[in-house]
Amino acid sequence: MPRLIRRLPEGPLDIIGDVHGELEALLALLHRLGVDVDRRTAPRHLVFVGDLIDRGPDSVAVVALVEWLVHAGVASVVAGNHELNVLAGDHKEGNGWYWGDASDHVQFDQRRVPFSSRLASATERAAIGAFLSELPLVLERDDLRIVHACWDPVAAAKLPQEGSIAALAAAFQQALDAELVSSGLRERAAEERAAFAQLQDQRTEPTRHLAAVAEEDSVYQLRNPVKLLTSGAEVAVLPGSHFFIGGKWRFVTRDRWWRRPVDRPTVVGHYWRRRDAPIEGRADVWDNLPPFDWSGNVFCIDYSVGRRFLERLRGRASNFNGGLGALRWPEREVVFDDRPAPEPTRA
Ligand SMILES: [Mn+2]
Repeated sequence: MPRLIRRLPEGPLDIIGDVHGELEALLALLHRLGVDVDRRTAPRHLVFVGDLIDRGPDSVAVVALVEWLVHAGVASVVAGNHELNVLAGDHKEGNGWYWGDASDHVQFDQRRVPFSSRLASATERAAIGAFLSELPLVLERDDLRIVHACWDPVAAAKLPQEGSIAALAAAFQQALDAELVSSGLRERAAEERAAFAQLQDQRTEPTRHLAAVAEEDSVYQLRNPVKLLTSGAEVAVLPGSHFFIGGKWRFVTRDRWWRRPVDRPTVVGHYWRRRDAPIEGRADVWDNLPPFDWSGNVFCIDYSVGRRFLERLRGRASNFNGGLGALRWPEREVVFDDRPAPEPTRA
């Protein structure tokens, strides 16, 4: 059984953001970092922050390449929510490649557009699943920590030393299910949902805050340590501030955990950061934090290369907005797959 919190190797590191199946971007970035893929040598240890897979053109090859580097001892990986999804058997938009499902598609401009991702064969699926199921949730050493979405010491303390993340997430969820039933919250949330049966319809906005729905959604994230570390906390919105996204009305929003004190520099992915100036007036979980700033002790290295599949649908073939970045440690600068010079970051 894999250890869930492992020691980061000492020495300088290149910490690579969410790859999301973007093989070409990964090869270009590794080249810029001086990695010799064929010989499996790297000038500095590589760390992947998770979400290697989904949506992009070739998750199969990305995992194979990363596994090759991990087995050579030049790379480490933590699991992201996308890895957890496939390990848990969850079929989600963008992960049909794993299941060999060619009908996986995205709704784009009123059209149904299939993902053009390479599909895994049954053999590849088994190999990928075996590799991903060995991943830890956290890597740390005295001066640095890497986790996919959120650091929470209380949640981390609830983790066993070893375990498979999918089985653990399911066990925590089962315990929460039982608790929600016995506390009556499950029933109250069901009543609220029944009173507003059209939560999936944007045109029928609920006329009040659904407190039990909010609390139930929040409990599943906040109190499941595996979910919390891989996809972050969700907290109830203020009454009246519910919003419609991803096909339903929501009463919880992402918790900006990085605003609270964090004991050491912590690098995460997950949060679709923008590379260029934030767009004024558009909701941004980073609250318009400049693109290369730290938020206290926290730095997000996900510069949204995972958006490239959308950019391609809009007809773009180069000069993408989203990029694949690597945070060089201890230099604290970001190298991109498609930019010649590194960007300094700001504390
Ligand atoms: Mn993620």
